[in-house]
Amino acid sequence: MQSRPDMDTIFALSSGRLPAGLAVIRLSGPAAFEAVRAMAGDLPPPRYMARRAFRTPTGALLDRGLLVIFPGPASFTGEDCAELHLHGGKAVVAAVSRELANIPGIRIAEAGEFSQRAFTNGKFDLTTAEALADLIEAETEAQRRFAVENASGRNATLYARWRDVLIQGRALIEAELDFPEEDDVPGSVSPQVWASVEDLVREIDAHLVHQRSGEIIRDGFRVAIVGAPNAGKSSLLNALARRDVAIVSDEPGTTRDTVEVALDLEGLKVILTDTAGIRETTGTIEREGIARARAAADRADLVLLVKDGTGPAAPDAAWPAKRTLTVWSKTDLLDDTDSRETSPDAIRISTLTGDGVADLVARITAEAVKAVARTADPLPFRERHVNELTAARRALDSFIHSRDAPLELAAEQLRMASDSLARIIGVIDTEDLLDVVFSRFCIGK
Ligand SMILES: Nc1nc2c(ncn2[C@@H]2O[C@H](COP(=O)(O)OP(=O)(O)OP(=O)(O)O)[C@@H](O)[C@H]2O)c(=O)[nH]1
Ligand SMILES: [Mg+2]
Repeated sequence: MQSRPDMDTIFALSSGRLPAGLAVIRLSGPAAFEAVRAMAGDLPPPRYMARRAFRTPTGALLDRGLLVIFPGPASFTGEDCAELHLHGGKAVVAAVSRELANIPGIRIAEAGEFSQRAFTNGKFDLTTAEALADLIEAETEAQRRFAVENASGRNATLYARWRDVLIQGRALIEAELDFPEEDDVPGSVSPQVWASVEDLVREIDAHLVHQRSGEIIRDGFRVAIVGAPNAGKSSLLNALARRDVAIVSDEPGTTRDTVEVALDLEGLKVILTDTAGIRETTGTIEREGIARARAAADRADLVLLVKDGTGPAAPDAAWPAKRTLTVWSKTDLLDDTDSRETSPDAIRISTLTGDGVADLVARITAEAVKAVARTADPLPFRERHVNELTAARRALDSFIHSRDAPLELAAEQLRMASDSLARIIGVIDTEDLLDVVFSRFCIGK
């Protein structure tokens, strides 16, 4: 993607799946205006929409629609941009695309290429680009709110401020190294630098504490449904999903593999995973299924341990480190005096009558809401950010413990930490990163 980015003019369908009411084809690059002039005649004034007939070079009519131009640098990409608002038919878009691709110097855009150009031209930092991708993919209200906040660049502002602290610290240390005798480098600067780094480490730690919250909002709160074979796990998944997702039968060992369903609970994405019943077995396939069940529970934010209220007590599979709710199943088969009481950590349900299901949904929702930090502060929202922050944190730790080491070594730790922060916002080392970040975008973005 990084070849010839500045020379080419690119275009793509930027609106959704066809057929649709409208289709928007976007162009960006030095030949964008020439191309639309060839197709549509006179250009309208910048940022004003005008009705135009779009034609082939021989004058055949392709479609009538609207044209708007955005001269660079005041455009999304920073280059000359144009948008053709067409009728959203497949053949219309195919015909206009064919004509555009025939113009020399114009080609179809690759995934994320418009955003990559915007980034390259300094329109926004890398975290904002990532947040824009999240905004496009957002399915739930919490995802949308999170992405739109992140797209304001608030994380970049925070990381840039932290980076400034480190750059200043380094400058002071280097001044001391270069001019140890000078009067205007006050005594030893070390205590001052060390104090500011210690403050910064506390801030980074507070930020990293919430890393799982960011992941939960973006990727979903994970709930694993586990228990003995035949306990009623798949029936529970179907009841919660309100459709027949998993096969249910009275044969123990029906579910062999994990089955996932995503729900939207009060705006939060919640991913339920049905798993194979856990028991001693010699079957290789079943053993693999059980290993996957355990892995799903290990990954989960909440474990629903399903126990057959009518059956013999099954040995407990336990995830001591996990938030676990016990779900007594098939309570329609029990009499009212049954001793399997509900408690804050246990609930009785029947998927046959629907008893207790709404209550369970409410409890899952409450757990998901609780897991998401109620903070207005920015949260890290990509594994990439967390990894760089952790690396920065490590370097700062070494710095703090290097009071007795030569100042050059201490300054080097500060440099490593500030480089990590710089990589998050995309100020340095972007070569390898760009393809990773932007190739996940859709075409036309
Ligand atoms: N009466 C009654 N039967 C139920 C209920 N839930 C499940 N069952 C029955 O219990 C049997 C097992 O249900 P499944 O949902 O397949 O159980 P499972 O835990 O997924 O079983 P495996 O996948 O084999 O581990 C089926 O015959 C279901 O119809 C319930 O609430 N009431
Ligand atoms: Mg099952």
